[in-house]
Amino acid sequence: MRRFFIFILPILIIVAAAFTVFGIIQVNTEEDRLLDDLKRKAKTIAESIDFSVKHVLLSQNLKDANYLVEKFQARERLQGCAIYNNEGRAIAVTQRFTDWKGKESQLAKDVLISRTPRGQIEEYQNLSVYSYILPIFDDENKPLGSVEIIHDTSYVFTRLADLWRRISVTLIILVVLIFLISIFIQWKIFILPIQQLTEWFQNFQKGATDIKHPLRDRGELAKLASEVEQVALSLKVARRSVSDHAIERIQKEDMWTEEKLKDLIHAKLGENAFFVVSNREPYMHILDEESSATKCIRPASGVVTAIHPILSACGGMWVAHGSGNADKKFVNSKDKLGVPVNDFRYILKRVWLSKEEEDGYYYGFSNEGLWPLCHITHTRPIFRQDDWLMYKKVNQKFADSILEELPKKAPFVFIQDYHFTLLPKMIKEKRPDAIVALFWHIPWPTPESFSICPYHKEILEGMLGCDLIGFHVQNHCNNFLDTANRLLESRVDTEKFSIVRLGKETFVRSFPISINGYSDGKGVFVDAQILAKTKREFDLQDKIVMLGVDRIDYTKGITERILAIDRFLEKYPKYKKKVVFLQLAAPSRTHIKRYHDLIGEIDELVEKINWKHMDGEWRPIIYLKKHFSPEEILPFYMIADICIVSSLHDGMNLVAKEYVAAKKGSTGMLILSQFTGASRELTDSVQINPYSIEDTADKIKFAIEMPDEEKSKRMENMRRIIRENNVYRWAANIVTELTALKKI
Ligand code: ADQ
Repeated sequence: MRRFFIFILPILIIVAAAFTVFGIIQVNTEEDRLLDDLKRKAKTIAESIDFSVKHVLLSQNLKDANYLVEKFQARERLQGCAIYNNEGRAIAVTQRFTDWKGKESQLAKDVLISRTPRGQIEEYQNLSVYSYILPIFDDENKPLGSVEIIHDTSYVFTRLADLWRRISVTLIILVVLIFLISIFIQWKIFILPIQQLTEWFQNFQKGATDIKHPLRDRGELAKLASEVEQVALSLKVARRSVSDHAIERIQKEDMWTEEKLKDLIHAKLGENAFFVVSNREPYMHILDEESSATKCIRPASGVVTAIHPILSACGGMWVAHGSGNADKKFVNSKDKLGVPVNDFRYILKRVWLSKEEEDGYYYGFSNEGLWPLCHITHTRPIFRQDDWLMYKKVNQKFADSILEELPKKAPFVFIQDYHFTLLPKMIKEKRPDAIVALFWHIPWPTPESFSICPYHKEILEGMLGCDLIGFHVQNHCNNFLDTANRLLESRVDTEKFSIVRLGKETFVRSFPISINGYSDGKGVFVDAQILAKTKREFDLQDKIVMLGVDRIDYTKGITERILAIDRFLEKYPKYKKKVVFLQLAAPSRTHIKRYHDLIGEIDELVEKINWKHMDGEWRPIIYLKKHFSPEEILPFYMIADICIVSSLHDGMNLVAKEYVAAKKGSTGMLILSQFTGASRELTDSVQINPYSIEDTADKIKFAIEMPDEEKSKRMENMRRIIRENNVYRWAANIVTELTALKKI
């Protein structure tokens, strides 16, 4: 629209200016014409009565004089008449002009002296009048007096005002017509074809290239559309042959790699596009207010850690909340950008939320309600009606954002986590052909626990819009089936492990999530100098290094871990000055009071324990409270002799797997909470009940004192498990399961 105004405004200004100049000329010409006409008439009238006036003046008959001036008053547009004697005094004046120049006219005197007639425009009682005075002579040519014809000129100005009005109305009509015609032309010549081209591209993107479209008859645009069709055809053919090669390669290799997953996705999904939806985005743009520099970071999130390698492998689109304070600067007009920033493996589409939406949906319902509901850590869930309404609204917002991207051919939509329980149903209602899966990254509680959520029915109904729901471990699947069975009218098929509600079947399966596990054969490489530098920086050269890496969350058992370190040093003081516990902690969800308080609690506890055990320069705990990039975390994993994961409840826990995978070629040991999903797979870890501070303190000693040989053996076993069951296998299992179930 702005461009349209830029185009139309100069035209309108030129037309208006030209018309105004034309109007001024027209009005001036008309004014001259009317005044000339008036002057001519006044002169003719004066000359026509000069004989009568001569007689009146010669006879000095006042009665005749008055008769004459009154007679002329009746004439059309002749407004008045006056007769002057040879001294310039009025002897008779039309009645309505009785006050005319106090019956004595200087002009009449001048006319007699100069002996030539004169006319002029003057004012009379707010009237504009034209007066014409003709000198009258006797037969010897001596001046007798004069006669004056007075015309009201106001009709001239009324006519001119009328003319101006007509010109202005014509100008307005002309401007409106030009405006409307321009809009019409612009719509017909530019907007309509561009709309058709955009619609054609949208359909084309969604796979409908062969529909009859008005563009086909539109010259150059039709050529452009046809060129794009040719490129698409080549791509289709290329993709087909990639699929054939992909199937061959999948059959040959048994280790799951990025390449193999890519092949599988090509082979199984073919042209079905792949969409991921999550709350957390894989890349955030953050403006550092102090330095004014913008950074692009990968947020500390298990979901991001797991899904990023999959989309990097197979491309597609990731739809997520744009939560970075500089995010808006880096998206295109459709809120999208290619990521990783210089690699462009997949598209990130950012969805914007208002502060109220984020408060209600994310902090409120998701993280003060569902998160504590599903984690049995004795933090009371809070369910507020307003939060729930906002949660529903945001789910709908994401649904709309995804639906506008879905191509014609059955797409594959992979939803992440408890933030989007209503999304599957919303998508399926509009696109029943879409294949929808949801992965639940956190535990699923028992039906009794879940039933306390006042909105449990709508949540379950929303989730059952899925074709497939995945959990980390079988126990969570069982809990979910039980929950659906008890809280919803549905049929649970324990043979097929599915739930049927209103004729729609949802399959429930366990898929233990993982990390990439360095399955690409490259392994981990961190320069020895960096490791030495890290050790020097924290004075760890001759120390036994224990490590914790977490988002600051009450489910991660950070407080319990620090208390266990304290107890360990109390029970086994010989380890004082020999061990150091490094805790890397990324603050998260800090707007929630429980999280805010927890940050304070940990700060205080670290200070207290350090004060209690400090000796000279040595402190038992180094607490690094900040967000680290994956590359920054790696050296810490590599130098850690022990990694402690003490979650009170955790869907899987990827830190445990990251540590084991990173320790390739050196000894180390993982102390792992029995309440994590990972503890089912990593059975060679030293397992703890984090609620038992005593037990954890003893297990720390046990892990430290374990012979190196046993450590190596156990770590190698765990590494093999992670390598074999890496995140590519996790994704491949989900895709394979879905395609088998849906027969696509
Ligand atoms: P999270 O609760 O986020 O994930 P987790 O699996 O431990 O937990 O993953 C955390 C990720 O964040 C790891 O990749 C870790 O490296 C990273 N991280 C931790 N501390 C960090 C720090 N200080 N700076 C930067 N990065 C940091 C949820 C569930 C888990 C489940 C995952 C995946 O709660 O149970 O394993 O999803 O499904």
